[in-house]
Amino acid sequence: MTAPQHPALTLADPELAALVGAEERLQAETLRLIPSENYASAAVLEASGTVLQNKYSEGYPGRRYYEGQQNIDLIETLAVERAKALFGVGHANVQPYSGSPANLAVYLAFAEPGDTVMGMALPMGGHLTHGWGVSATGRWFRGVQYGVRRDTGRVDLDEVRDLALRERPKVIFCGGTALPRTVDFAAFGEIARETGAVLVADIAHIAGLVAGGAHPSPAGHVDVISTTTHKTLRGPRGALLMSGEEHARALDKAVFPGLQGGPHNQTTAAIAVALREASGPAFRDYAHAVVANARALAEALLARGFDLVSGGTDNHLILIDLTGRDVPGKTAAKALDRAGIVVNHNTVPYDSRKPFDPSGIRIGTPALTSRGLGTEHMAAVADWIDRAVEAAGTGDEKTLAAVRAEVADLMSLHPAPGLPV
Ligand code: DSN
Repeated sequence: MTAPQHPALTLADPELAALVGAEERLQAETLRLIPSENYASAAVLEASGTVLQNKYSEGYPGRRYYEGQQNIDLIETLAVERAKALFGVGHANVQPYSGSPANLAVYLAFAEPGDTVMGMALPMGGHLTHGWGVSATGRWFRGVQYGVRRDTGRVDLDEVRDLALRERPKVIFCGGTALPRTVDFAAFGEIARETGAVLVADIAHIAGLVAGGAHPSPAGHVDVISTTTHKTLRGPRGALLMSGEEHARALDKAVFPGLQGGPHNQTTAAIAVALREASGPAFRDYAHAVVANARALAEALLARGFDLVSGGTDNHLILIDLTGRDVPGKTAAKALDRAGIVVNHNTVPYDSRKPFDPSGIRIGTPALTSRGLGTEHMAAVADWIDRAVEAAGTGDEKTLAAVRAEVADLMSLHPAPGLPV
């Protein structure tokens, strides 16, 4: 069956249209728990599918290398001003294509090849671009990595300070992709000032929580804020770099012409829409509900005997260590997928297994909260996860099918933003 929502696409390319329709149904019927995924609104999706994508705009508003920018300049300026107002910063660049290019631009602005840079190790919850060895950032720079404590699962800021004093990195990244706890931007700020490093807060995962007042803001504590726009912020696939005026020129030069060509204007427009959505009271409620749901889900999982890294969560994300359940993370993730619950396998700190088949799974509440699920639903979610993980270990496909049907029932009562009803 093709999707009647996409008439032109259905006519021009029915095979592709059918695949889009299948993906729409998958996203509608499943419980999406990947903490970096969400549902963008219909308005965001519309903006990112406009004729703005037909236009080249290398440069910045008022300083372009192509003519015909009458509308594009206004759109980019709108996005910039909305980002500055929402995050309380003096400068915003809305052009990075996504999070990794945004972080690369930061290195280009503040470091030279071979310099020492510091970030959280990937298996501890950091990101590839925070200086991890297989990434260009770990090959072109000397990456020094901090982690979390084995006993608490939390970052030890005394250890970070000692490491920074010893290694004197040019750039320090804080934030990550599998951190269930609040990032202490003020403490990182003190360390960076003491050691003379440029401090970057990578808030890709928590940008929506920061915007909605459900996580402390890094503004005023760090030199640069880097974020994607599509996770908790619920925008299109894009990114922002933000700073005070003093770093504006260095960052802008690094993004263009340093690293990128023409910005994706349709994405810029969709970012502007998402930033407007995120500045309203409904989004504040959403951000707080994401955290309340994650806490309730963590409690319900702990009550079922699950081992959570750091013992719980302060934000949108929960990292489950399945070592005690005797089910590898990948086996569990695949079984959950068959049960209609979409997660990703993930390393846990000090993992004894390999990254491609680690001991953990990573889950989060941004997408389910966008569908209007509340704390009252989290016991059922924990119960489904419990039954599916148990079934993964025993090969009980009947239970997985039963959970899938229960999940689909609840999802049918909670339509997702942006999807056809
Ligand atoms: N891929 C993102 C995530 O899932 O966290 C980080 O880049």
